[in-house]
Amino acid sequence: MKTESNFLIKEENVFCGALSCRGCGWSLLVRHISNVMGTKTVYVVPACCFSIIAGPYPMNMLKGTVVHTLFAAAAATATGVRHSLDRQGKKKSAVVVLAGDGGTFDIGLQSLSGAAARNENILYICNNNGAYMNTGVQSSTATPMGAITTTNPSGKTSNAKDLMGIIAAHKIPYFATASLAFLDDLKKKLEKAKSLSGFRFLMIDSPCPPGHKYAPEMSIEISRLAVETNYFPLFEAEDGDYEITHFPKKKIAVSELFKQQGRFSHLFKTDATKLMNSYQKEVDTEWEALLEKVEK
Ligand SMILES: Cc1ncc(C[n+]2csc(CCOP(=O)(O)OP(=O)(O)O)c2C)c(N)n1
Ligand SMILES: [Mg+2]
Repeated sequence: MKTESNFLIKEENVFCGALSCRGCGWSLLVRHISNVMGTKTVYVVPACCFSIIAGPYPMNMLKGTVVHTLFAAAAATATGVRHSLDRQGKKKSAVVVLAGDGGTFDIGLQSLSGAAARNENILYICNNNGAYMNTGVQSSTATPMGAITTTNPSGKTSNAKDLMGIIAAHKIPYFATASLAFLDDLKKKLEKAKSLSGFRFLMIDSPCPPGHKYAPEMSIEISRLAVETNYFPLFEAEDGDYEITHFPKKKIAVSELFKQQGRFSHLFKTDATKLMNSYQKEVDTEWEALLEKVEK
């Protein structure tokens, strides 16, 4: 099958019948991850939507091994699996964590930090949909300021945590951001991550129609807009050398992205100009900071 982005899939490593919502980023993501990583991969999954989507053994949707683990323990479990495989001489089997933002930014941060600091030979992928979606859209520290969740019914009043900054501070061999709207870029980053050893980290901006409140068919368009507005820039850093992997061709206001999602609709009930200007300033400042990292 050939998609518009020349993302050629020779063989599917997922079975049909995933238990996800329509337009879910998780399902799209694991399809592409598994096609790059191959069937010898061990996936370590803490509590998140994917624990449900993957299905219980033996009705697993992924070709490969899936280890379900505790919310707080994904990177620690993956470390154990890696060392066990190494002792069995199975060095070619990759170990990949598939975790949500709650399991990464919040409850699993200690085991993530420990594994990154030890430079464990694992690939950690965070499917960032910006809230605890599986349990009904509670705020996480990845939830953007202003977004409505069930724990912030009037909109979140604090900023999302800069997890990529925390990851960078661990000086790991490779980390990158990726989007489901840019599949060639995603595939290149997965392949690069697969080819390297040591701790590797990928942050995926993940669409969630029920959590972000929009129609399922808008998932890819909204993901693309997040990149094109510089709200979610695509970059990678190998051995600390930053590179931006997509430069938007024209400037699109971040308010265009916010208008698409019901979780921000309350912001537009009155004149949102001042508020959107402050969001825009924040996005522009972050982009400038990223450009500086590339130029260093
Ligand atoms: C220690 C613990 N607390 C709470 C839960 C309940 N729980 C299961 S999944 C989940 C939400 C996970 O959110 P996130 O990591 O962002 O993944 P998503 O569901 O959004 O994919 C929660 C709170 C749990 N399983 N274990
Ligand atoms: Mg989440």
